[in-house]
Amino acid sequence: MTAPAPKTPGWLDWCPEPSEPVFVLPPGTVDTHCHVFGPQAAFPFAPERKYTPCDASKDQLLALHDHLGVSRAVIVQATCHGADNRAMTDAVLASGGRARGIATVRPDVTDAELRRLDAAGVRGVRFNFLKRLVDSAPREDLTAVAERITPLGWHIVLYFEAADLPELADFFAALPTPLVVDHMGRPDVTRPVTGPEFSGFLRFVERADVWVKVTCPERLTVTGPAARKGERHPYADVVPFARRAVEEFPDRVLWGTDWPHPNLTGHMPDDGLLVDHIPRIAVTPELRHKLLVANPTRLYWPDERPPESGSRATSPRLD
Ligand code: 0GY
Repeated sequence: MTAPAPKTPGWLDWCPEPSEPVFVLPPGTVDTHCHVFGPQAAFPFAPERKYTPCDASKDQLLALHDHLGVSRAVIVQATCHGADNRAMTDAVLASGGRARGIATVRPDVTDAELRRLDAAGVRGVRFNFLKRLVDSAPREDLTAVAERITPLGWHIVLYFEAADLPELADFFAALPTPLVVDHMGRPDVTRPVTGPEFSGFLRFVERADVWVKVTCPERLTVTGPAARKGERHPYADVVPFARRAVEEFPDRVLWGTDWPHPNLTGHMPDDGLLVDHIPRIAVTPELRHKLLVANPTRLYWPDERPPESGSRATSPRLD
């Protein structure tokens, strides 16, 4: 048996004992952005990967979701597995309908493989534009993939840096499926929330059939996890960005943990505190129900009616 590949130097492992969140997630809450890594012994990482993480198995993901009160999940193919979707589909299949998947496929993927992924619970593909994570794919290849998946009713998840949006926006807007943007398009949160960069991103959201994941305060923050003087909460610098997206597009925002938080260098978040971040960015029970339950249910389980809003109207406010 080959020895497991060593982790990338400086790799931070996920938090083994997250705190109990104070905010109670409403029934039907969907974590729309999480990953599984390996386990390496069963699902080796891809040779072309740019990082080697710790293992983060489907059982560990399920245990986290049970601890946090998350009902369902969307497991996004991580770049360390390349276009080998076996670890992700194994987790989705094992969930018994509690999870959906987002795959990475190449343009030469067969119809049989696409049908197999669809039957497993995959509902989209991810196009990644971060050079530190992937070698860039030619646009013709991405267009070809987009055309292949359209008949399945899938969507495209986009991961890009805010600075790259002006150059990519026309290409994105011409894609034939709904679009889901990871981590609010990764704004530079040292810039004004009403400034041209984030306003330009929201104009892009308005122009096309775009959903926004208001995820990753721990990744976008510059001030870090320590609460600012006089405040109780971490990630204060990211709050205005997420809050603006939630309030301007209440029917198109999605929440997720990003567990197991690949490639963080400064700190590893306590996932319980990430749940406690939610009432700060979605400040009414109605906004929270849309963000956590109604929107992701509409996108990933469209044949279902989401549970009614209101059961969590008494959840404690944390701000
Ligand atoms: C994320 C963020 C990152 C990594 C990946 O697929 C991945 O490897 O998405 C990152 O390093 O910013 O969404 O998990």
